[in-house]
Amino acid sequence: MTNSIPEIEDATCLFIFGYNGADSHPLVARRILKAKEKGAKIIVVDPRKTEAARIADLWLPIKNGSNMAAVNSFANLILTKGWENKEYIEKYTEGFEDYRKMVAKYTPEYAQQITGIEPKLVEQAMEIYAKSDRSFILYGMGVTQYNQAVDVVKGLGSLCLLTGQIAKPSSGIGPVRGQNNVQGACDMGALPNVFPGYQAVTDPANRKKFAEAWGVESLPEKPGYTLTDVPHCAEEGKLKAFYIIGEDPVQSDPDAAGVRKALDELELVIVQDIFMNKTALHADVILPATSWGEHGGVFSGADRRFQRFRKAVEAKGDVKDDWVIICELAERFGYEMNYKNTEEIWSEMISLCPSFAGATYERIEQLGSIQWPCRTVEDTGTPYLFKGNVFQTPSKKGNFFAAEWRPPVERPDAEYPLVLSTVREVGHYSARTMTGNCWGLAKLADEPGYLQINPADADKLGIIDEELVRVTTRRGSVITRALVTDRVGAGVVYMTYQWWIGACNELTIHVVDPISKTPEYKYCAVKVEAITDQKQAEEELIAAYNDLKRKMGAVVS
Ligand SMILES: Nc1nc2c(c(=O)[nH]1)N[C@H]1C(S)=C(S)[C@@H](COP(=O)(O)OP(=O)(O)OC[C@H]3O[C@@H](n4cnc5c(=O)[nH]c(N)nc54)[C@H](O)[C@@H]3O)O[C@H]1N2
Ligand SMILES: Nc1nc2c(c(=O)[nH]1)N[C@H]1C(S)=C(S)[C@@H](COP(=O)(O)OP(=O)(O)OC[C@H]3O[C@@H](n4cnc5c(=O)[nH]c(N)nc54)[C@H](O)[C@@H]3O)O[C@H]1N2
Ligand SMILES: [Mo]
Repeated sequence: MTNSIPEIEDATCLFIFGYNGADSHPLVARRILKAKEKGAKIIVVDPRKTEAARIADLWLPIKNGSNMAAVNSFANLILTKGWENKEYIEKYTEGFEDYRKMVAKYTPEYAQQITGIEPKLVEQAMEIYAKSDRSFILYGMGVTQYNQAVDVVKGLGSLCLLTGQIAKPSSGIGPVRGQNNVQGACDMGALPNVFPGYQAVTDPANRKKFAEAWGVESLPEKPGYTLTDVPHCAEEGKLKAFYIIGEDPVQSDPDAAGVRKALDELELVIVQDIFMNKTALHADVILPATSWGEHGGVFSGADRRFQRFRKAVEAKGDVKDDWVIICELAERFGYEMNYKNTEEIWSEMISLCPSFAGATYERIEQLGSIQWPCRTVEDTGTPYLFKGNVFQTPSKKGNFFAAEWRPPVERPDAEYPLVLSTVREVGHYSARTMTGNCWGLAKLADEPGYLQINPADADKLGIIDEELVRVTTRRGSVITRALVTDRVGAGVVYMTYQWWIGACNELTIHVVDPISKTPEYKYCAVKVEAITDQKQAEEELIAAYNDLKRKMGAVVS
């Protein structure tokens, strides 16, 4: 994020694009409400009438999978109206002429055929966004879970440059990232192409620095594979072993059947987790780890914020902290990795990462939290990026970007006439090992989850609210329960990906963005059918759930 989460409250315009904070981050959603109370205008671009859309000044109900066309049309409208910030463009950016040419075709009228958004709404939204004192874009998985994702992120960033809505407090662009520490995973180099601190593995100077610190002769110069590369790499024999720490790909990766096949093709699968999960059912070795509350460390928040967290209770049973397991494995491989505690690991890490160098344990403790970049021990961190409009490009100028819209890959047809999109719900979390194992939360919502469907589609298919339905794609078929609601438009149905029996990733397609390699979880063709014998279906559901729980070693109730 260019800015901080608390800064949301002081924005004068919040432009919320493909992000549903009310379900995904209730604490961020509270700040959106605070901003509204203080007079901010709220604009929401989402195909569903989310809670943010309900309270918004403007809701732009976009057709699923048309983001790039919409973003181009926003730029087109701003330029036609002359609402761009000419001085900003002149002084601080480059690539404007090519950008102008690229978006020229995307008049709001032309784009409407793709996006379904009325030109009048585009005009009203962009007038607010461009002219407001402090406009802040918040985006989420409605952007990134498409085959055209990175392009749209850059397109949204370009709207900031076009209007000068960046590089100041409460104004910029924020991917409101998923987990408490997904930002931390990236910061620490748990990505295939960088060392900690976003230092490219392809740069010989970086390799030399890390090799020296770690006392090894050399480090690989080629970026590794991404998580979504694993299935085809396994099939092609490029991978033999898979060591999975804190991830449940059978539940959370697209096309679960393909993932299971890949796991079974591998010679060795190691799962290191705090609970049994579906992936662990395919493991040769399970390494049980301690959970939050049982260990301490540092989390990075979505807004680049390092925060310490602490051990609250002694772990029970035969479990170890993740870092201890890694050290012990390294020793058995013949490499001395004998850190005494997490502070030692952290101190080594920041000594190798210029943008984290001043964020010692002691200073994080003193200040409560520190947002990187934090380069020296005098530096108190960076709440918002690009102060003085200096960007991280060779020319120090912001680069404009636009691209032609690329449609989603699997379109509806006669056999699979609807679109399936997959999202989140407030009560359960991702692979659901954590919330599903919590008695209270399971009481509030349990298998098989819901299919959100518009009343018109439900009528046509003879589907009744709360009844079980069958959902089928070219990859699989599951049963779930109908939630008939006009918050979703006709032609598109939604499932949440938390459910083990109503598992939407049995249905999703393995298509990825070429750069980020993130799957197109938000779009595939699907068929939905009513089930006549509800009693039989309910019994099947209970039997399948009990069977799975038994396999995962849980108490069956
Ligand atoms: N309770 C709960 N909270 C969670 C999680 C959880 O599982 N449960 N998961 C966490 C994780 S890992 C993440 S990454 C975050 C994600 O949080 P969000 O980014 O909010 O994720 P989603 O709900 O998947 O998608 C956001 C919105 O994108 C919209 N959308 C779908 N298609 C399009 C489109 O074509 N264009 C536009 N503009 N919008 C579209 C959907 O309707 C949805 O409202 O949530 C985190 N928080
Ligand atoms: N269809 C569909 N699929 C999706 C998405 C979607 O929108 N639609 N969203 C995607 C997104 S954005 C994300 S981030 C992924 C998330 O998917 P995953 O990362 O697979 O799911 P999580 O539930 O976040 O956690 C994974 C595992 O980490 C374990 N764990 C928790 N704490 C610890 C710990 O301290 N140590 C260890 N070793 N393990 C721990 C949990 O028990 C769990 O088994 O799902 C993706 N999958
Ligand atoms: Mo995520």
